[in-house]
Amino acid sequence: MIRVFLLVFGLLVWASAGQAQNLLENGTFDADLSGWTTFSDGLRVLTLWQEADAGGSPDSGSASVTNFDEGVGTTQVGLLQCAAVSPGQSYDLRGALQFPVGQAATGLAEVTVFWFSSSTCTGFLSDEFAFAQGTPGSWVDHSRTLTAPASAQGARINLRVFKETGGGGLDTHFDDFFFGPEGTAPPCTANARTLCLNDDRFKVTANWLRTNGEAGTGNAVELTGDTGYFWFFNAANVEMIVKVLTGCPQNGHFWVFAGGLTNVEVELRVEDTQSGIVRTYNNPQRAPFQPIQDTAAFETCP
Ligand SMILES: [Ca+2]
Repeated sequence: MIRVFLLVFGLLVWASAGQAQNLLENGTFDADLSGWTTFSDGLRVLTLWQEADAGGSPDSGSASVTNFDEGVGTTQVGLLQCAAVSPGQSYDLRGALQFPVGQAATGLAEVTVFWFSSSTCTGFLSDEFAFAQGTPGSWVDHSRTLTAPASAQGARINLRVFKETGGGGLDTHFDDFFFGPEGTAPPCTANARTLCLNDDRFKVTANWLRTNGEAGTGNAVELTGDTGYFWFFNAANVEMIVKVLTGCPQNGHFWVFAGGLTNVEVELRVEDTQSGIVRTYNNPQRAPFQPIQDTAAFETCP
């Protein structure tokens, strides 16, 4: 009986310590828009789940919000979700936004938090801009720390489209949303293009460019907690292996080692999510990838 109790207790401790407390349901939009509600304020909007995932994962997708209204300026439509909060507590809000290229209309993919006096998001108190993306291109990660007002019990996260000029529908994309008490966000989230190495502290990605101009992001495969590899063109064809080691007892640094089996142009990016410091390593076009043994990569111990 005691053994069972200890086992259950141990699992509870493990679960609370090991999982980030995302207060949002379905922030990664894995299969649909469940958990999110479309709001239109009487305007024309289309919200859709799409297969394109911010991290390139074949097992997840993202949200597409299109503003079809002819009006400009304050026109705001999108998706929302309510979460219960504690008064005065600080919260981390993270998300990835994409503003697709080639659209006639201009504007912003925008995230705003509305604070309420009830946990079900009634009794409006105030609203607060979090972050936005208006430059067309690839996915961009954003983050912001917000503090709930002294009387707030609920927060409504609004993913919306702000239309600056007309010219037809304005499409914006949202993915990887996290909202939780400050400091509980996962430091690095592994996906099909991202390795999280050394206790998930270091975020590693690789971009490649061919002589014909074809470019892409390396597909990531984790091998051990400290080591992973990337393939570019074919899953059976490994291009680069990389590891991040703790060299703190030896020389007070984290070490980055990498070996390439390639001669295409590569930019290897390693981010220490704890300090925010980024190191990049570049292999020139048509050059055999030289071994990287950077034992002074990050002077950020422990
Ligand atoms: Ca996703």
